Amino acid sequence: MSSSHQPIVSPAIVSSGEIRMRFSRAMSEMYRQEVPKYGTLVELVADINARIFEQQPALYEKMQRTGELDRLRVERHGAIRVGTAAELSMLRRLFAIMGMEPVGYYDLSAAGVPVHSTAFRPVGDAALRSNPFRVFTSLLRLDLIADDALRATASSILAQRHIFTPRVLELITHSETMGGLQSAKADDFVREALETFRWHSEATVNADTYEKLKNAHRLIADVVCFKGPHINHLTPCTLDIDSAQAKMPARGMDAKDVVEGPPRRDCPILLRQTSFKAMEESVHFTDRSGAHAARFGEIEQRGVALTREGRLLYDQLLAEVHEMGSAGGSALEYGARLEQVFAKFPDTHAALRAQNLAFYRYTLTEQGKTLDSTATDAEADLSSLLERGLVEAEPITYEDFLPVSAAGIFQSNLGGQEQVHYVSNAAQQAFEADLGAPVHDEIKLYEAAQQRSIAQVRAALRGRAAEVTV
Ligand code: OOG
Ligand code: NI
Repeated sequence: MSSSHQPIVSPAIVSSGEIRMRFSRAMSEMYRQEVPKYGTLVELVADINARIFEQQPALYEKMQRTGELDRLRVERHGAIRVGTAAELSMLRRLFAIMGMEPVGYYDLSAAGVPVHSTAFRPVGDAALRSNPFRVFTSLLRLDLIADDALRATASSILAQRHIFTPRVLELITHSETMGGLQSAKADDFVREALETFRWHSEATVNADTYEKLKNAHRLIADVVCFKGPHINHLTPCTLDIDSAQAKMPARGMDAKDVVEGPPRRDCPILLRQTSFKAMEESVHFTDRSGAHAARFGEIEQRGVALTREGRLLYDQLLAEVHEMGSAGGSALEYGARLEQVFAKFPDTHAALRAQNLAFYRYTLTEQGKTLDSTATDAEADLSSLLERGLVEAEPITYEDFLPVSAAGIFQSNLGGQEQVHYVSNAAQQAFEADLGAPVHDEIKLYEAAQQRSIAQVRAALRGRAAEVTV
């Protein structure tokens, strides 16, 4: 190369995982400023987790070793609701810059909420391990507004707003064409992207329009009447949701009545959640002041991801619990019914695995790593490798959401007096068309993670067998 050609040294592109880390931290700081009770919630969770670690030092040690402890400290999910296909598809591009992809389709119309949703989250093993930041993202379904005039009003209001700053749009395009962002641009991106999720107390409509939309459904007013899709909660993870639930009132939080999801178990499955109710906040309509309730607090505890069979059993049992409740004959409290019915769901990892109800990540034990393995070992079935102590199975954490719980969370924040019932009306294809991409099937992702781990175990054993035979 001639000396007149100076190589162009450009600052390195930062990874999508690093941008996700910066963004989730910035989001957490912004929300703490906006909703001081969120700070209280984070402290409560930290206290409870610290107590658990005091009681179970081995757990602490293990989580530190595996990196789960770092993950637990940063782990959050948030939720937003948007109004148009254009908003949703731009969000897909925005989240892609942080390595977050749409996973799952949730039809909430069945639960009386006129939205359908996906969750943007990382999908790779390493990305999930470092920071599994997720944003549950709902799209308003204008087609479910029965009143023609009101539907037209809503859609014309939505057509006029711009929820992204011009700069973030530039940076999204820049990142897509350049294959990423350099550090300073990544910081710009985080700052500008955050604007989309900020709370605005100025509504874009007059009080009368707000009331009309709210009478159709409170959520419609929440989506349509503001400048942007304010983040409506940000949820930390606890290792003991029952004690979090019990301690919320003492810290000034109005907890909802029951913990959503499965009951307390030895082997936690899926997801359990509780929340404090949405706060009434003062807002300014274009003609006068008023109030709006949108933002709330939530805590969750995650367990093992279930296979299709496991999920089916979970759904059946939950339906049974609800039927018992509506049959009226049962005097049992919800919690007791849940316990009783879920006794049918195996509660040891050995049984969950043997009955193919849950997903596991397989690794070689110390003994497995030092074994002089033979070709037969490499092809042996997993249960015999487990029995021989050569392989261990770690539960794969459920990284997604539960539509029924999600509906419960939505409902608890609607004041409970909502009359609207929509016919269950899944429309995944329409959602994906609006999103501009298909959503991942979450079960396939867990299945693939399990398969990858099995393939690695076999490859390692095969490698040793090859070493031994040469
Ligand atoms: C989303 C509610 C769903 C969860 O944790 O299930 C959710 C919303 O209220 O917008 O975040
Ligand atoms: Ni949530």
